[in-house]
Amino acid sequence: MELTKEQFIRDFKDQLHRDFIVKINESTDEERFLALAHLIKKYISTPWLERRHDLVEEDVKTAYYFSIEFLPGRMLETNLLNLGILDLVEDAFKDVDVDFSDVVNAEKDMALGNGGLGRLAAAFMDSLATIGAPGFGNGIRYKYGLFKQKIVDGYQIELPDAWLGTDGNVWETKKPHSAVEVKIYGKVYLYPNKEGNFEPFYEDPTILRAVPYDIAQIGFQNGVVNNLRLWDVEIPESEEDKYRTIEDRRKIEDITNILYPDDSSYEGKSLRLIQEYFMVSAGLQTIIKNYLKTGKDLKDIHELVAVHINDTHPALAVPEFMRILMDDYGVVWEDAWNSTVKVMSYTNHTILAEALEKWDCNLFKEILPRIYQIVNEIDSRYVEEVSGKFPGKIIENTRIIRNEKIHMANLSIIGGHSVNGVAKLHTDLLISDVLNDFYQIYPEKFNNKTNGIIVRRWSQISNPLMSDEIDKLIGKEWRSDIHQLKNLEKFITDEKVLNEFYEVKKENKKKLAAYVKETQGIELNPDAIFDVQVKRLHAYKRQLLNLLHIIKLYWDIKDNPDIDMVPRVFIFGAKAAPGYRFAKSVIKLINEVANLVNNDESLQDKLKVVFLPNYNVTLAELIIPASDVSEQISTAGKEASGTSNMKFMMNGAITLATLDGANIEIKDAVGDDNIVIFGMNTDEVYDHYEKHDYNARKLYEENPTINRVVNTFIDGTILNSQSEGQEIYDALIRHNDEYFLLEDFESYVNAQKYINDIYRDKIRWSQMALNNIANSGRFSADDTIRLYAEEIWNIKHN
Ligand code: F58
Repeated sequence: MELTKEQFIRDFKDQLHRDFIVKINESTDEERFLALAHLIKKYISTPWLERRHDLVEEDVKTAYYFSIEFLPGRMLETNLLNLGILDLVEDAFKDVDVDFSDVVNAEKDMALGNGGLGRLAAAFMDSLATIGAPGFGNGIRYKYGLFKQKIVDGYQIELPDAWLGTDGNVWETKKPHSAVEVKIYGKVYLYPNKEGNFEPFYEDPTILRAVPYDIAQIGFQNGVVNNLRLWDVEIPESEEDKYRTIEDRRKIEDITNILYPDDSSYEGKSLRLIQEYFMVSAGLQTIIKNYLKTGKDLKDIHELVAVHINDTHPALAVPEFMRILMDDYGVVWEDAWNSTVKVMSYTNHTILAEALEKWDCNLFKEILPRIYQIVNEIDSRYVEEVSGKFPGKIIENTRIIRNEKIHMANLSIIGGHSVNGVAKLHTDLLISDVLNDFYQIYPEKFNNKTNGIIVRRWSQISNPLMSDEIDKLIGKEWRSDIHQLKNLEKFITDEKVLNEFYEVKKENKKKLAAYVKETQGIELNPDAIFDVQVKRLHAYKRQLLNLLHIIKLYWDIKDNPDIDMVPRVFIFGAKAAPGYRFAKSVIKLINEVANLVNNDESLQDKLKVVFLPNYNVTLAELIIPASDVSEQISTAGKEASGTSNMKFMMNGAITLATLDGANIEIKDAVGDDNIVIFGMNTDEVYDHYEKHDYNARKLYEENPTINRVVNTFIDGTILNSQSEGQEIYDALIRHNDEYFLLEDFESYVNAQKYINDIYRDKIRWSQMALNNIANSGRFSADDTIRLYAEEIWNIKHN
């Protein structure tokens, strides 16, 4: 946008005066942040307002991304960057003597998501606007975001994240006039009408008012502003009489109160099902109403509308779309179904069986009686359509209702025209294994869309030092055309350049070290290797394997204090689902090992372990630029894609990885010499499953290193964690080590040794790092979303 610094300063002062009746030098950082956010909203109000009108008027097909989670983190800097005024504002703040970073830090981290899936949804919002595509988000305005994690005595404690405070979210705009009603519970009877069709009659439903809050999604320097719509629940005025007590009212308010904090398994709680239906119904009703404004026939709706089901949580979009078309607008089943399948598409994010969503029929029927009827009908028609054409077993495995359960993935696949995985290996496994039965029926529906990241956030915003260095070498064009990073390869033998990158990394490490010192009281040596694993805590992600190796190093140094090794700092950040016992025990043990190691002077600072509490997007922006080693060590075949792996590589960390998820594509991008791979591949893992021949106890008994390391959990070396130590021991030895840590241990140790050796060769290490940065452009979410736009949604973009 066109703006001079002087004009901005005037606007900003005006805004502060108007909002808070305060002069700049007397204002607090929070007031400055809020005023700046208000000013940004003012700057974009016109393109934001016009966007939807233009799309309706010009009959442009629009994609709606339905997701139960959106995890944007802070938005101030990205918004300024995308508007093209980040530098100007920083400069202006210097002129008026305000520390810009304090203003940035006044923003709360918007954490309406658990991890990768939610972050990806937020990234796609940015990318859709950036490629100028008509793509809007639809989700829930949770009152409490993902819990805040505190560590007390080494244990995770969860605190509520009341991110909305009393004044709400500064980036949102409430749209009460666009509220709609959503019905749940009650009974539904079908009566034949004059035309001989059945019409539903609702007896005693609970009626909810869904009120939208809109958040502008600003494209990168292109004048486009899309919309993210989050729904909140209210009691409709007409229903007020029914809710006399606080408790009654709370039952309704609870619907949008909390984000389910489990990132790995579904809980089958009725409140969750209500959340899913609530956001789907409100979103679809609005979409259909807006479509009708074009004056076009409803049976052609698929020509102007695409709805994306992000994982199965919004899968009720399939029956709800049918319901609205049929019940509210009288479209016949066949036409409604024809449109539904063309409108809907679905992304799968996991192959872990325990994470595949299923709902008990009785619960489902009670909460969503009309939707249950429709799902039943979809299921019967599906069975009829495929019977005779495919073996009975395949039909049984793929139908929606089986064993009194509704299978949400099946509903999403049958009710849509596209199903995609999120990395090549993941999609291959869906096709060859998890969804193979479906693949035989609908091969044409399957496709891959490897995940991507907002490269601007993970370079320009979170790593300004590296970004300036890149500018010096290849100019600034890479900031808008990420593929130009490839030009950095020219400098791969330029020692001066390599040294400069090394120094940049060191500066970032010093910044992180200062934070660690301030918050944890632990002193870190910036010349040590910063070895980082930050992600949700889950058995399959194998933080425990990392810990086993740390314990091995501990004994190595204890046995041989003169051991020649590069000092190593292991950094963890990880939230565990509150009910996930094993994960919480791992956190406790990491913290107790940290206590052991960090307080043992005989280790002479060769080893440090840090667990940083409350890992979130904001903390990631500090940690990732300061990392040397990126730990991506999941059991092969388990991590659908991973996205932090991409953020680390673009910040010049070396990936230490199994051949899992997008690690494989990172390896293809950087070449075998610039990544460190270890462990079993997927075939080897599957081989164990087939042969049932894995024997963890044998490894434990026969390998003295493994024996000693595992015994450390139960022999009293690690203090204050007897029961957790025993639990971990049991998981590994008595329950046969479900994720093959012991089998991969040796190869992991060797890979770590190799890292130690190459780090000593500063030039070699820096070459690897530079190679990673130069080849990170291919993981831009802008490119990923272009493929969604072209191959799944058929929407236009620039
Ligand atoms: C993640 N899934 C995958 N789920 O684990 C990761 O490999 C992938 O990169 C990422 O999606 C993006 O595709 C994930 O984050 C959740 O957090 C769900 C939240 C809701 C309940 C079920 C898990």
